[in-house]
Amino acid sequence: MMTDNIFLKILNKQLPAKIAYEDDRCLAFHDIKPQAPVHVLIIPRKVIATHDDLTEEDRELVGHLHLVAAKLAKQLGVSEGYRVVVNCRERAGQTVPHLHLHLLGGRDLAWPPG
Ligand code: DGP
Repeated sequence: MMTDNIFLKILNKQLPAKIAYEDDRCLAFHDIKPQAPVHVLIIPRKVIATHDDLTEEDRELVGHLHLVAAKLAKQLGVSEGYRVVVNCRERAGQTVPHLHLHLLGGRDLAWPPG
């Protein structure tokens, strides 16, 4: 799986992004093609290509990413209803091979998703 991708460039500040939050373990930035009024991507600094590549060693990191998502939902005013999505591999719509949580909110979200 390719390791050089657009999210690595954003992590390394080689490409600009509208940053919503960052710390030593992750970076959150607004999606370039938002699918909802709030659409933020939360990515680990650690290179992990897909959800399926997570290992036991990532247990704490995954929890951290979700806590950041909940914190951002509050900060961005969507905690009354939001969705956290991970697309795993191409068949599920993953286009960038660096693990990312989508935080979507600010509108009614239908179920089931497409
Ligand atoms: P996915 O389809 O799950 O792999 O999500 C990738 C998302 O990344 C998609 O919603 C669009 C977004 N995206 C792609 N390129 C860029 C970029 O250069 N900047 C930002 N901010 N978002 C991007």
